[in-house]
Amino acid sequence: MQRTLILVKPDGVQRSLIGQIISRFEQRGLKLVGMKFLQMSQALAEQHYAVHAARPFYQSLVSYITSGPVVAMVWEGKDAIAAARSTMGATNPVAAAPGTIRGDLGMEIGRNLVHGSDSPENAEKEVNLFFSEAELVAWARSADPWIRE
Ligand code: IDP
Ligand code: MG
Repeated sequence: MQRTLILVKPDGVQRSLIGQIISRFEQRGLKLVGMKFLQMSQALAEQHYAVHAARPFYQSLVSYITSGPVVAMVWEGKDAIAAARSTMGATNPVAAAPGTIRGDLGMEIGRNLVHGSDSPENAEKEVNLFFSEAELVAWARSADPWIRE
C-alpha cells in the first residue's frame, strides 16, 4: 500500500475548487487518511520544493504556494502515487488531458491547482513534512472490496 501527499494549492482554494478536487481522488478510489487546512510558511515551502531550488521558477513557485491557504492531504492505495498523478494530469494544464484536474480546471503551469508526490521516497518525505504519524488515521472502508480485488 502506498501513500501520497496531495495539496490543493492556493489557486484551488481561492477558486472554490477544494470540493471538486477532493471528489476526484475520492471517486477514483483512493482512501483519505489525513487532511489539514493551513497556510504554508516560507520555511515549509522551501523544504517542500527543495528539489527545485536551482530552477528559474523557484522564487515564483515559493511565493505562489505561500500566497494563501492550502489543503494538505494524505491519500492511500495500491499505486497511490501514480494513480493520483494521472488524476492530476500533466504539470502544464495546457498539455494535461481533458478529464484530469489540471486539464479540466487549469490554464497555466504556474497556476496548476494541485501537488502530488512523484516517487515513494519523496512521498514519505513530503507526508512527514506535513503530518505526524498520530495525525494519520488507519480506518477500514466498507467499499474497499468493491474497489480492490
Ligand atoms: P509536478 O507538480 O507536476 O510534479 P514539478 O516539475 O515537480 O511538477 O514542478 C513543481 C511545480 O513547479 C509545478 O507543479 C508548477 O507549479 C511549478 N512549475 C514547474 N515548471 C514550471 C515552469 O516552467 N514555470 C513555472 N512554474 C513551474
Ligand atoms: Mg513534482
